[in-house]
Amino acid sequence: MIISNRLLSPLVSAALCLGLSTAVQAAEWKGWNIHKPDYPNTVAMDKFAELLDERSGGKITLKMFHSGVLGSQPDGIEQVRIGGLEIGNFNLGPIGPIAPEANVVSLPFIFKDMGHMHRALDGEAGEQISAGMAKKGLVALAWYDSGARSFYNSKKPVTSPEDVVGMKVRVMNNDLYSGMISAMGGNPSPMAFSEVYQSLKTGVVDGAENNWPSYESTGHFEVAGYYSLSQHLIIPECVCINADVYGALSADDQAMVKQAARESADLQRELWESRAISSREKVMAAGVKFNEIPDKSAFQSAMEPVYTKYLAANPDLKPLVDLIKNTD
Ligand code: GTR
Repeated sequence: MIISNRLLSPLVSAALCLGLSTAVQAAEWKGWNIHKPDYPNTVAMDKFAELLDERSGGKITLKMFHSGVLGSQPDGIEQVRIGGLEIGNFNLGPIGPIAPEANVVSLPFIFKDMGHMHRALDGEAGEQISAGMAKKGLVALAWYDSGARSFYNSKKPVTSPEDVVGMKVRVMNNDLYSGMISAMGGNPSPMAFSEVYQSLKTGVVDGAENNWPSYESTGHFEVAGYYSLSQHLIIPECVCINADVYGALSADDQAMVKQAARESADLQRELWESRAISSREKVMAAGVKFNEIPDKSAFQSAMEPVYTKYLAANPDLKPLVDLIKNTD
């Protein structure tokens, strides 16, 4: 049977319209994550994807790319900002150079402990940090935990800032961290997370700093066997979404997406607590030489130049620093 052109074209356009409208309506997001499959953040981001699919009735799907396969963290952040990717689980450390408000959490020892960090982030300080990030194209949907970062190296226990003198220490890309190592007389080496293992192994750097789960999951403990509990940084992480993508959602969808991210954060925090313990046990069993630093005041005083420089560059952020310091 020959279908006349007159009949065909309305059919084709109807089919095209249907096809197109489904394509426009169904959002297929891509997400960046640096961690390995069993890491708390990875499990939680997969949960986020599952909740999005379920609650949007398949209208929003999120394909997560784990293990840093989509590139370094600074690249991932840039991709989410410009819309090459929609979603990322980012540490606020590498966001700091882009959004000065977010950099406040990278001031060494600004948080007394995890509880203090949670209270600050859940309150007015968190609002100001989120607003600063949103201005730069990143909407923080929820906060993940990342414990406290401490120094580790292949040479000796660190008990005072003097022990860091002359040491080559890997830091994340952020001038505040380079300043922190320089303030102790060490040589900072900003470098991507994926390069640290090899650099420690070959002696390109002597040490680095991170929480128990990252120290363990990366195998850094195999090549840098001294872990010194300085706990100098407590940096939260975000589930971030591209601001335009978020802005284009209906109010109901925005609420649904935020809620799904927050539920994934509840799971992440729960998994984090147990992973921090099991990672510590695992590295200790592997023979890591660990030392506490009961009095951290020498480290805290050494960090004064870091605060001075940050506040000189961002005088308008002094109230935010004070707000965090004064949060009970
Ligand atoms: C981890 C963090 C990663 C990354 C890494 C690093 O604790 O979860 O996002 O920032 O540290 O040191 O680069």
